[in-house]
Amino acid sequence: SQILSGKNILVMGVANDRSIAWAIAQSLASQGARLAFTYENERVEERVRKLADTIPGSLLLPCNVTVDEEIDTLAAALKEHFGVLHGYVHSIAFAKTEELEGLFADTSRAGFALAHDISAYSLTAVTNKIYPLMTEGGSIMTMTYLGAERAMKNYNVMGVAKAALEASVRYLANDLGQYNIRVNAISAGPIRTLAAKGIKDFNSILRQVEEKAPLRRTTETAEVGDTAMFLMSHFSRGITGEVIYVDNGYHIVG
Ligand code: 0WD
Repeated sequence: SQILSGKNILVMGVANDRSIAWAIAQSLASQGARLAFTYENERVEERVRKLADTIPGSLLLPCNVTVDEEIDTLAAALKEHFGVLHGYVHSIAFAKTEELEGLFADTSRAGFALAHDISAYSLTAVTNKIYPLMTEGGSIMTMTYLGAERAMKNYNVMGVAKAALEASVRYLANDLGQYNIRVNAISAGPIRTLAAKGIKDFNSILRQVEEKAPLRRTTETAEVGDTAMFLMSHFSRGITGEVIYVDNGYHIVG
């Protein structure tokens, strides 16, 4: 039997087939979950639709997380199609490339605000509109990185946004625990995706992980997907407000 059968789960952040959210979707679908995907705008709609179409029974809805009305519309569509929602996967981040090199001290006000709006506040903005649909309890998860805790080269404003995201996980977990809704984060090791393209010297970061991580290899998206499956399932029912590392152990030595 499948551990997520009968569960309706929202997955935000599929950009292409290398996206972490896409590997998460594969793991969730393999365990019988019914999925709703979102796309940011028309520019990426067809690419996401092609992927979503490979998972029978899945929904595809628009939502740019910087626009409140689009989040309202998304919540209404989920209520109409699913009725009850059981899970939410948030796998979204953005910063301008010029803020992802050089000094953090050079971060502009606009760049700081944009990175925090899309990468941190969006979790709270969406959660606020969808938790009322989690009438049977639920599991919410987001994606974070070690740069939230350490000052890492070039990660800059994104590290500060991830720190805000991780703190948001704890506050949301405390708020929503009374409804049996859990909120957690996965801190993944570096993975070559579209988002990673924005980060300077990404190759040398990957090399360092291969040398130093206890498991001597870099993180694969499927490893993150399977941990997400656990977080969406009954098996993680005692875990909330937590950051789980899926990094082949790098953070204990790096
Ligand atoms: O090494 C890595 N790749 C790691 C990524 C290590 C640890 C954590 N993460 C995090 C990222 O910070 C992000 O939160 O995982 C999450 C997913 O990132 P990803 O899978 O590496 O990157 P990608 O495939 O680019 O997905 C991020 C997507 C966007 O893609 P693009 O490249 O088109 O910006 O976030 C979505 C979009 O699909 N996104 C938005 N969605 C709705 N509204 C918005 C928005 N305004 N902005 C970005």
